[in-house]
Amino acid sequence: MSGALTDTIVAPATPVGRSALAIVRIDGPLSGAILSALGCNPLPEERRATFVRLRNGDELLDECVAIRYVGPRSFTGNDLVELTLHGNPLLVQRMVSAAVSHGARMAEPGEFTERALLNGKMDLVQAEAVADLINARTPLQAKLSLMNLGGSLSVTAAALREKLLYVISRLEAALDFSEEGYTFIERDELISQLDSSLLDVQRLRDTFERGAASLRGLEAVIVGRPNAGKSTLLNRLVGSERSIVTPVAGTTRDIIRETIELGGLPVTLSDTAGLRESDDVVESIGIERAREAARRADIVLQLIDATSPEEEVLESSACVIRVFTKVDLSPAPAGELGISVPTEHGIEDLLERLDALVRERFAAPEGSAVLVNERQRISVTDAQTALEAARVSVIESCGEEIVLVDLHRAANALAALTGAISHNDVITEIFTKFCIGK
Ligand SMILES: Nc1nc2c(ncn2[C@@H]2O[C@H](COP(=O)(O)OP(=O)(O)OP(=O)(O)O)[C@@H](O)[C@H]2O)c(=O)[nH]1
Ligand SMILES: [Mg+2]
Repeated sequence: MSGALTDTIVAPATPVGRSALAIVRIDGPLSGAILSALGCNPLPEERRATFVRLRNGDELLDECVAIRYVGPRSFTGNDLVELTLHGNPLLVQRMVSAAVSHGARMAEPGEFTERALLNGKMDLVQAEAVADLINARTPLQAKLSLMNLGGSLSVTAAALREKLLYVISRLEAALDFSEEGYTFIERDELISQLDSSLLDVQRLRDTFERGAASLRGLEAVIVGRPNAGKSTLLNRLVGSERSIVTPVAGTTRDIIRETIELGGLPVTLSDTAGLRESDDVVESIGIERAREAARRADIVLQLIDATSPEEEVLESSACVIRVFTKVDLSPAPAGELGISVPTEHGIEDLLERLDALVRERFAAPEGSAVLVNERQRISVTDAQTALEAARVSVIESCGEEIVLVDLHRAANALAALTGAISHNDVITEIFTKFCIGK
């Protein structure tokens, strides 16, 4: 990725396919000149949607609506043109080629957002939130990404950093005037300030598991003995005959995956081979895959046939929900959750249990700052480690210089979170995950 802001880039901003409309974006110093070269003369007023017939030489490209943004008042902060075309990939392709023939180059993935970042229109957390928002599959995921796009996490990180910088400035003053014997911050106050900052940082750090799980979605694996009713339950939960159901024990071998929404998150359900000792090579592989899926899952639905209750021992750190099946034929033991797919008995209960589990254990809280990816977690963990070191130095009565080194480290880690201090490779890594045109 170039990172240069001086050239002009072009890309479709909407997916390839037929639709009512499609958008082509041109960003950079030549964007206005390209619009003009395509026959839009005079150029439209800034930020005013204007109907234009664009041509490349004699060839009519399309009838479209052009909006011209003049930097810095644009998404990227540069001069930017957005063309709304008819939604046909051929028209889009011709428009992009025409822009290239007039001096633009094809944009790299995420390059428009990267420009917005480099021009200070947004910070790193917000840029990440743009990608997360585009990838959101449930309303809750979209809400979470919109919060971060709106600056919820950035503002929290900045406030934490401000608090540290205040302590740093007082310690530095103490250092500058140490000869005069002034005290700018008492030891007890310093410790209580550090404790308070540590608590804030830990709280933020603790949002990571839920934040990451919420964006990633969850894995729920259905396991149990052959014929326990696993495939029947999967089909009921996804609402279609996804898995083969027969009275033959050992019907399912491959893992069958289907995603549904539970507790506001996308949850991928896996139907697996029934667990038993088997001499059949194919079935054995299926059983090993089932055990492996259960080991990696967030949630395990362990199905037990109520007509012949046998339970397999499972190796999994997941949340396990035990469900007795076929309760139309034989009742579940007292206090256990029982279901019957033909009569619908217990299905609502099971869905409610799953919904509650996802909300209580995995879903990020709405309305507060949440860490959602590994990069963010590392920054906050670095800040936490540095603050802990600073606290130890104060307790051990080390000099201000020593304490200051760690406090600066903590403040820098918080700055890195929003990208106020960042390395090019971090930025490149983030934008390669974007789609072209964003
Ligand atoms: N009466 C009754 N029969 C059920 C119920 N659930 C499943 N069955 C029957 O039990 C048999 C096995 O069901 P499956 O869903 O294929 O069981 P499975 O656990 O996927 O079995 P494998 O793939 O062989 O491991 C089928 O004949 C189903 O119709 C239920 O709730 N009540
Ligand atoms: Mg099955």
